[in-house]
Amino acid sequence: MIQPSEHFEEIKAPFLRHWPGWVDPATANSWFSELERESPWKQESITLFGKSHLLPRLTCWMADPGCGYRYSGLENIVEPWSPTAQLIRNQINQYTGWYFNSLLLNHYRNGKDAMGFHADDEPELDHQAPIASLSLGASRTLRFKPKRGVQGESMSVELGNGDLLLMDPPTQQEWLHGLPRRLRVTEPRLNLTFRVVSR
Ligand SMILES: O=C(O)CCC(=O)C(=O)O
Repeated sequence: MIQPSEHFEEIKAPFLRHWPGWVDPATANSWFSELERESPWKQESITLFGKSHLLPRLTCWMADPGCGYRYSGLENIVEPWSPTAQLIRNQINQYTGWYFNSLLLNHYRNGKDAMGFHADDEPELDHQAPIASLSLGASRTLRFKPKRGVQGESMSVELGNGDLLLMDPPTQQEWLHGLPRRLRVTEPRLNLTFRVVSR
């Protein structure tokens, strides 16, 4: 068992708990290399106005049997847990007291890779559960803005190597989040979002 950092910062809107350096850099670097090697990465595409566009990142879904779901209109191919993803899941489950049964891995190859504003509010997700996000590799900024009709100020969280972020309910119901491009970043980053799919 790693010795995760107990120090976290609480942000009341949009309901975040952030543990900078939740795992030490050596552990974070080793998890990065293992996950990069073990995960069957795919570059998905979406169709807009009849034209297909590659998403600016690589992705991989891992989940317990029966816990796949549609995400951004894409039917995901669910992979079994890789040894490192399973090990990290066990640590995060033990630390948070939740049983996360599904994981989206995002691989941002450099600062040109990004993710647009969205909310992880699909009906298949357990909306009482947080989403646990672990960042490995290059630091990037996660931006939040309130959904239409919700009071609140846009804000950003800088996510560094080994940081854990818990997005507590009702973050996904009230806020959008996205990861903008940062062109001066040349190093890759992995982000793991652990979710609870209702069965
Ligand atoms: O890469 C990140 O930090 C954000 C990932 C994300 O928004 C998601 O998986 O829904």
